[in-house]
Amino acid sequence: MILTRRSLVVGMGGLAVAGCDKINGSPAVQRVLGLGERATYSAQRLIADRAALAPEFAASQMSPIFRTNGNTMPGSDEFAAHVASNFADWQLKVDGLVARPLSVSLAQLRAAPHRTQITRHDCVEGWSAIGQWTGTPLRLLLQQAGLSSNARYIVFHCADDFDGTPYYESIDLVDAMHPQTILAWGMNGQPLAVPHGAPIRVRIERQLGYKQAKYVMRVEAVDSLARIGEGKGGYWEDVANYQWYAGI
Ligand SMILES: Nc1nc2c(c(=O)[nH]1)N[C@H]1C(S)=C(S)[C@@H](COP(=O)(O)O)O[C@H]1N2
Ligand SMILES: [Mo]
Repeated sequence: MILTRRSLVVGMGGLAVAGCDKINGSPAVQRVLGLGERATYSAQRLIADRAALAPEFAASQMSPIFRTNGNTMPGSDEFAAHVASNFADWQLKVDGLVARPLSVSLAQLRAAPHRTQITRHDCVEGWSAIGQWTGTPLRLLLQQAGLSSNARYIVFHCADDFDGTPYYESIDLVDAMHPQTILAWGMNGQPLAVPHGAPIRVRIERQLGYKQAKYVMRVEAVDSLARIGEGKGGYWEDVANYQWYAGI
């Protein structure tokens, strides 16, 4: 599958996103959210429109240093080979509940329509940084792949792990289709560096730092999170009970 600017543009606007209320109230979402989270999630819905944009900042407000956190280099030989060849043979997979699974090279992603945004990253460990991100809207890739009507969540499978447990994250379709949700290959005007998640990391600007998966190798559309990892929707959700919905 060749991902061209034209084919992405042609696909734009063709996909209707189910209303937030419908997703929020669906049994699948209610099951994923713990009892405590359920109240927070509903309250959030009352005060915030989830289609609203996260604040964007001026270049003058960018942090002089954007620190790294978590893994800064996946440990596999395969990843080391990708770094050595500058990700020339790397391919992002988009699969699962889609009509047309995609395999997309970094060059194809860079040639596709993209968006640049300066946003604030908030880590639950108590630090924030404002940085500039450039990448392909996830929405465009999902439209090109033809999301199935039974898809409910998008899972990001990463190249790194903690003691053999792979890092992964997931979001619902409201966040997946959000205009600021991008697969970023650029940061602060440079190609995304390995410590920050090269070749691509996701930016979901209305959510906390641990949702911003680095080293994304595969984007999978699923109808349930139950069979992924320990079933709570993400690495930190599984091992440390972090909330799956980390909207801020
Ligand atoms: N694959 C992967 N993604 C990840 C992590 C990680 O360890 N592995 N850490 C998360 C956390 S807790 C934060 S705060 C951010 C840190 O991103 P940065 O290293 O670019 O600052 O990445 C998130 N995404
Ligand atoms: Mo974090």
